[in-house]
Amino acid sequence: MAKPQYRFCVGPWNFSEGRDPYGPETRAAQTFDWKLEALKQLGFDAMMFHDDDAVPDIESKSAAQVLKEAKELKKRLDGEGLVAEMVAPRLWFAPQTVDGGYTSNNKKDRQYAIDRSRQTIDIARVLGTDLIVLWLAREGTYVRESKSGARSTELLVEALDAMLAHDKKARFCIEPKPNEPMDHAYVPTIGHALALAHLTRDPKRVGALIESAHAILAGLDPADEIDFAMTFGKLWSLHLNDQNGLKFDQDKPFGSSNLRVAFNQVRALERNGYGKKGEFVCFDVHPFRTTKETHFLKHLDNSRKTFLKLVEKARTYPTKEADALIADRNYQDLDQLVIEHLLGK
Ligand code: GLO
Ligand code: MG
Repeated sequence: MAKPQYRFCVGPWNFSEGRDPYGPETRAAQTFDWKLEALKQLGFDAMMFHDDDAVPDIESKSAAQVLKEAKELKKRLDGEGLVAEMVAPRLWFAPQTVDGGYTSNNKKDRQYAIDRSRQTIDIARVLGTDLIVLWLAREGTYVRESKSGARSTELLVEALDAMLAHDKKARFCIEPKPNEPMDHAYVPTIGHALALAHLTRDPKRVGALIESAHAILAGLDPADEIDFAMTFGKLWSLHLNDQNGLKFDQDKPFGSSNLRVAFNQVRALERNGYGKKGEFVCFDVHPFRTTKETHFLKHLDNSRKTFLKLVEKARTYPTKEADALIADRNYQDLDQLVIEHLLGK
């Protein structure tokens, strides 16, 4: 199998300012123009967008104005030689989404979520991407008795059906996450996402996005999630990052906490040919709160560096030796072989 060449992508939110629940920003906000320039300087190929990253203050603008601004953005991206990887409806900020988007107990608010998602699809079409990412941020509960899991599953399918009907070409990537901001989310893993896809009117157009940190938060190995999704031909986007155990979502640089887990993700991507159909490697990483403005781009550059070094490690993995150890059920030495390969000479 030909080795995939990777193309890289980040979102404007990955240039974050360091705010956390206990303290304010530690870096000044940068403009969209600055971020676009930074992306180019880094040699990244694409940008991912929330609907309101593409069109700021989207709620205060008419549908026609939104599309006009999306067209202007498309021109700018073309001029810079960049592409939009995806567009995602931001369904977790507005007052209408306090109780969730598609699974809110309020019918009007559910309609708001669907309307906003349809508009996102229109923006994506203008930006030249067929990919819509659905991070189901508030589709879950703080109080389990406040919603029915069965009804919520039906509502999610109804929402996906409405989106699938809105555009016959759009593809939808569900980005599972087990918790945060919710106590429990309704779509915590890739298995849930793909099962949900099968209940929709067009399962072929519903796939998944794996984020390393989210899989780790679900107590899973992200490499297994990648293998599972790719066995179904359903991994259409990827948020690589890292996470140190079961705590708040950390979005650390790729490989920062566990190099071996990162290595196995790269191996899984390589063995399944990720990228061969044009899929991008996106880093959903944030600078540490302590990061100075002068080091604003390090987390992105470093994540890509680590990724590419691990691609080298995956491609030079001593397969023959490993296979012999596997045949002999000598997993003890297989373990050491991996450690020594990662440590290098
Ligand atoms: C948060 C998610 C978030 C999404 C983004 C795209 O935990 O990872 O960053 O990836 O909003 O939908
Ligand atoms: Mg993400």
